[in-house]
Amino acid sequence: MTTLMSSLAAVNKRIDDECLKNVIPDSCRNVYSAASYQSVIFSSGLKVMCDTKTDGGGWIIIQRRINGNVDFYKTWKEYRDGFGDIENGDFYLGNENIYMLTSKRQYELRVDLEFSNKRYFAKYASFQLGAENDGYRLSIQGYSGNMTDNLAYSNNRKFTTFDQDHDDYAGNCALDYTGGWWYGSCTEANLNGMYGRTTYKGLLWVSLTSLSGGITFAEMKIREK
Ligand SMILES: [Ca+2]
Repeated sequence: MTTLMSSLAAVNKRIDDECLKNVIPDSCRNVYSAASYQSVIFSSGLKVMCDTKTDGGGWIIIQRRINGNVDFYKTWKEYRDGFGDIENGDFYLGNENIYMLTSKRQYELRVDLEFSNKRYFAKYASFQLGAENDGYRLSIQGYSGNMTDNLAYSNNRKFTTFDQDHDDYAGNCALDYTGGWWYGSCTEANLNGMYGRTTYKGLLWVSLTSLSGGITFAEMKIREK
């Protein structure tokens, strides 16, 4: 009986510890769940969706395309603040939120894609976005993965939307590619393009898709190092 009581107490303590961890997490690293995805609210008030399974879990999802229900042809302000359906669908966490996270701590980035029923990933040992006054400039380093690094082209570039042009092209790449991205003139990846489109306006990772789109699943996620 004593043994039973003490093991019950131990179990209770474990449950309490888990609950405490889940009350106010500051990182998906501290989020444990039987489900593959778990939404949480950080102490800052930011609501995020965690990927608790892929590659050891602990990932904050910053971008997701799974069904095309959310329009990604959005303004600078919308990309800054974030939009979409964090719980069940397509969303973008927001450049300001991503900047705030990655300016305080060090993060790695992972991109998961599905194309022609095959899964692909790219991983970057370090990832950071600059501040808004620097156009949410992308910094990535240390690629690994099972596809060609098509995000490298966007490294050190500012974000461009149809209403804020920071690209190197005479026109506006966001207008032509119908997304918001770190365009140059213009891009080798377009994961914020139009879901379902089979032209260059679609979801591109050009070594897989050429300029014909066709990515059916995309997630970009970051994990504290
Ligand atoms: Ca331009």
